[in-house]
Amino acid sequence: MSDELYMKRCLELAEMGSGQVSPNPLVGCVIVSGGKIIGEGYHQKYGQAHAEVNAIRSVTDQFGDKAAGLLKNAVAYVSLEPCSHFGKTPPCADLLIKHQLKKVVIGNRDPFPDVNGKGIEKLKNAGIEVVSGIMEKECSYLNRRFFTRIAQQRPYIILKWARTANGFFAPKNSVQQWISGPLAKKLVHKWRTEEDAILVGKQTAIADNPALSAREWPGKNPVRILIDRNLVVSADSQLYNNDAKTIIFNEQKTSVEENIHFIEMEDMQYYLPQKIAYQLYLMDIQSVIIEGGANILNQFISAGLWDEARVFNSSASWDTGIHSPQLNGKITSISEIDKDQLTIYENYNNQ
Ligand code: AOF
Ligand code: ZN
Repeated sequence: MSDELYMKRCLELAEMGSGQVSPNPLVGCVIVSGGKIIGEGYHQKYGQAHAEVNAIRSVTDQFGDKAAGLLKNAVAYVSLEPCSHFGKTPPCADLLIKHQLKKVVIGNRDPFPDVNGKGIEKLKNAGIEVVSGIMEKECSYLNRRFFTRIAQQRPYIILKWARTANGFFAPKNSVQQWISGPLAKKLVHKWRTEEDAILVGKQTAIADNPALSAREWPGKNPVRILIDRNLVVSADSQLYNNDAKTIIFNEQKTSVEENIHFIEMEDMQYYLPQKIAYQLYLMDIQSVIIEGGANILNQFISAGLWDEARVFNSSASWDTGIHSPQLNGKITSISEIDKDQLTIYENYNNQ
């Protein structure tokens, strides 16, 4: 098999950690000996073993006494540079050196400041052959949330809304009868489990009273974020229930009341998207899905602060009085969901 095929397997494994490892990257690893995969592993959960540790363990579990001999002279494929630092776990580079692997094939270099080339250096200094940059583009795309956070000091930002056939923004109340069929609803809930946070403005919170949870899909609820400068959203709103951690950016107070975290921010009328993005970065929030309203979406679009947009297009025309936000991103996919069309735009430029 070629390097690309083994790396493809690393990507498949890495993806299995989706929604579980943030703010760490998704990483997969396979160990190859005599042209065969003898072990596999991936980073399964934040704070737990790295991909290489799990892959090596799968070899020792499977081959017992023979494992040491097999590992010596084996090739490790790993989608991200093995780490060189003591974080929550010891350095993976040391582990590969200890087991005397012959060669390590890497997808991306790890931009995390504690690593950033030092893992590769360690391996080379120990006499291990290192090849990097295999399927670099695909590996970088898989970890677009991680790379965006480190390179741009902000979360990966996904926008989501629905628009009518005649170009109007469709708020949830009108959408429910026209757009959100059962599949679309499930899909939106799945998306929520995949991101660290979900954000709405006060107009959406008042008009729709959303719970912003992922009830219709197994997985975790994202942190809920509400932008409410003057705290006008009623404390009886669903967003104020304690079902998930909720952050309310406002100009009035900073305090914590059970799961509700009020965070005061000055002059929210200026540079709001930039300020919010930086605050979320400081909170280790690696990705956010912004679900409206049109005003908030337009502000992030004008600031150029978005990486992906998922837009439901209704086949029905009606005038909601609010124009749909306009995008200049490349369309990467169009699919049918229920009776409507889902268009995905991308603006990710980290590669
Ligand atoms: C690897 N293999 O599977 C992952 C790596 O706090 P820790 O110990 O979990 O370390 C987190 C950092 O380690 C993270 O920011 C990234 O640079 C790297 N992640 N490295 O060798 C893995 N998940
Ligand atoms: Zn590691």
